[in-house]
Amino acid sequence: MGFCDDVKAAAEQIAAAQEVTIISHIDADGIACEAILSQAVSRLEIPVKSVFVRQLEPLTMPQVPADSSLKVFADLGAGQQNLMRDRGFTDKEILIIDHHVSQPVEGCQYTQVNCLPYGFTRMSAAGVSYLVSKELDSANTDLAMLAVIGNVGDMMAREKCGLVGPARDIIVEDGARHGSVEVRKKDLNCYGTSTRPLHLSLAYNDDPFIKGITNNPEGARQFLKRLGIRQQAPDGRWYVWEEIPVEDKRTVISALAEQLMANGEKLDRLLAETYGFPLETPRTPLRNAQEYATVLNACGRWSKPQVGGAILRGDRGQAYRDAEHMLTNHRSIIRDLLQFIIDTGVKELENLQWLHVGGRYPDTIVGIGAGMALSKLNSSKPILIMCEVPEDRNLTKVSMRTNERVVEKGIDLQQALASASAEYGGGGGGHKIAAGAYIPKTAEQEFVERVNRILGEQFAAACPGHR
Ligand SMILES: [Mn+2]
Repeated sequence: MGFCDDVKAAAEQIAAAQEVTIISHIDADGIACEAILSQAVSRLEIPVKSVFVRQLEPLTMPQVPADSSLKVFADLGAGQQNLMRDRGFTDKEILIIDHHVSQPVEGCQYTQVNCLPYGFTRMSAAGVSYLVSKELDSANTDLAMLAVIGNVGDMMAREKCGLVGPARDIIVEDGARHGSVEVRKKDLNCYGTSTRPLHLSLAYNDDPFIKGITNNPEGARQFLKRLGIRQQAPDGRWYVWEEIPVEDKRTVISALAEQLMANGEKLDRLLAETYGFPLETPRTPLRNAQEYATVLNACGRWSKPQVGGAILRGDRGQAYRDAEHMLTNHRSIIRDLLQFIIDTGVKELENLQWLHVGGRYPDTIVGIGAGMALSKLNSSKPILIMCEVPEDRNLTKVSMRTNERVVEKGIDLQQALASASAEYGGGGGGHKIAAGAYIPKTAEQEFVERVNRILGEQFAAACPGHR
């Protein structure tokens, strides 16, 4: 059996269902999964309902209905098959569409389509959902765009500066052929290209870190001025990257390259393949995959994943207005958190820097704040932030972030947090560059020291000379 056979088996199981319930995650990837699968299912005229969960655990399991529908778990489930078994679900009732590490359980053979065991490590669950939907009906290629958003939202394009493998060769290609995805091969590797004034887009970018520009809006503005780039429209509005002429883009990119070289930095992170959405309104966050994913994440983190789903289905009225509010709120709280981190300061250990923010900020945004604070702190050390969990006073949520340079030196935050949290009876996961965990509150101090030691071992293993 290959991956394609698994995709076929999943499609067959859906096509044979009388009724479907989709259980998905509240992040951009999970929201995209739900929108892809529920549209593909309803196009077959099979009744479909959706349930979103923050994570699949004993507490959230009762949200999954015990009816006769086929339960399709998307972007979660592979690692929680024990919960399905404990709930009494039979093999026939369950389909798992995931890209996380699978943990089979005894006595059950749930159908699962998962790209990970086949070595496709850079495809998200929205990608797998799309392949299943395309198998259901080859006319579903309008959904490829949604899969691109889910993949980019799950950072699948980050390490290689673009999507790779089947996510690139099948999904991006389908989207481009359909006309809803525009592939920009050597674009600037920068966030906010559809909505942020040019100089802010450059200043807020820290991958790559460019001296004089990163974290320096005025420096970025002067840099563009020296290049003779027109930054404002006659009415005073600031131009964004996506609308400036292609010659200006070339001028900016080569000047940034010179700046990096002058500082002895590598150029490998300057350019990326990016994905634009030409059918969306110009200068809105729906115009490119990264910013679109932020809109979905904002909806999920403020407990309105259905609003994100409505936008993916084409609602540009009330749902879009609600999402804009959430996005504004999302950004202002993150800015506030960022300032709190900078003002309070972090404690430095040998291999990490850390801070406990208590119960001041929602646990769903602490990781994002940590990532943004990193470039303003010592970015050669991963950052670890702890916060309270509102639903459970005995638990602490841990978020860690680092950057590509540190990952290249052998750091794997997913591995560090998963193994350290397991030692204290908690759990964790994520990616090399960004990971999270839940631990008992009583273990906080010891845990930080344990992670510090694991990171030291990772540095040492990758580079025996490192101390
Ligand atoms: Mn995912």
